[in-house]
Amino acid sequence: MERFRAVCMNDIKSLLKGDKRVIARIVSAVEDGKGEDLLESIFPHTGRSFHIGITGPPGAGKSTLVTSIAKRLLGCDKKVGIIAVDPSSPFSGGALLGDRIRMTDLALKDNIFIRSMASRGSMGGLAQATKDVALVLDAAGMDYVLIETIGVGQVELDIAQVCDTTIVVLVPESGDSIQAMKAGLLEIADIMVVNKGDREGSERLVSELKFAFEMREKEAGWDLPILKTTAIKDEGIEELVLALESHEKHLTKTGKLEQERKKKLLLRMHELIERRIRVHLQKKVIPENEIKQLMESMYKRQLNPYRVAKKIARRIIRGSR
Ligand SMILES: Nc1nc2c(ncn2[C@@H]2O[C@H](COP(=O)(O)OP(=O)(O)O)[C@@H](O)[C@H]2O)c(=O)[nH]1
Ligand SMILES: [Mg+2]
Repeated sequence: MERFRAVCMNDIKSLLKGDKRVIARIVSAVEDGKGEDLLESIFPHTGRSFHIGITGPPGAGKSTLVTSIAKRLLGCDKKVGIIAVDPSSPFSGGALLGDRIRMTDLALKDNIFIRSMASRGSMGGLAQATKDVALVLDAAGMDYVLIETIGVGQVELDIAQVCDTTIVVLVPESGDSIQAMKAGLLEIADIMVVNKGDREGSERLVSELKFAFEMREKEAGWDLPILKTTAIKDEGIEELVLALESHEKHLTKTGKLEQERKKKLLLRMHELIERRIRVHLQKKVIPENEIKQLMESMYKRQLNPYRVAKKIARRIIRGSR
């Protein structure tokens, strides 16, 4: 144990210096849920990087877009971390060959670290691991951490909680804008992107979205940009990066960055409390024979689950004091 700790302390030093091999190792540990001590140690060194979420339906061109944004940021001497969260298809297996080459190419450069995360157990678990990995990349001195998620459910809404800016990517394919509205994606967008600008219908989608947003209550001081890009040709990326910078400035100037980050920290704290309680509950809080009895009694309607839960919760709370 002592030896393990010593190694970790050295690791942390290297991590803070941005050593890519050490980043990879620590990210893997954290991904496997083994890095709580590490996370505690690195926490004081975090809060410096800007987290950007890129979400949207599968195939919208998120990975291509992330690659283009990262290239531009690297060109401005920024350090960039990328986390690709794809529960259905891991990056290495699911992405098309062309994109893989683009990303792999990028991964070899200095000042960039890319990690693709596939589903690990529950979707909730994936979201938790992503937040921890983002923290590691923050400590490793990344100026920007780009987090790509599929916009289909709870996970990306959850991950949006760790992002300062959320980009929602749509493509001019039928029903996309409606799908996005249903999934609540428009609610979380700070910047909207219509990618595949080379495809027919992209202008129309931009107009539709502009119309949809006219109806929405506007956030004071932030006029939501709706941009058109063609990621495969690196078109529209400069405007997108400018919009990202403006949003960052807006958040800083209005004090929203601090306010939101404080809220997110509280949320994170609550999540971690819940997780601990859940783990505790999985251990035998209720003796085996009592469980059987309870089950029978509830089935026979002699007891009800509401009352039982209340009693047991009280017992646990009292017991933990
Ligand atoms: N025509 C066109 N294809 C694109 C564009 N951007 C990405 N693609 C292609 O769309 C497919 C899906 O892209 P990918 O980045 O993997 O999408 P993701 O699932 O959202 O990450 C790939 O074949 C890309 O080459 C674009 O601007 N125009
Ligand atoms: Mg992708």
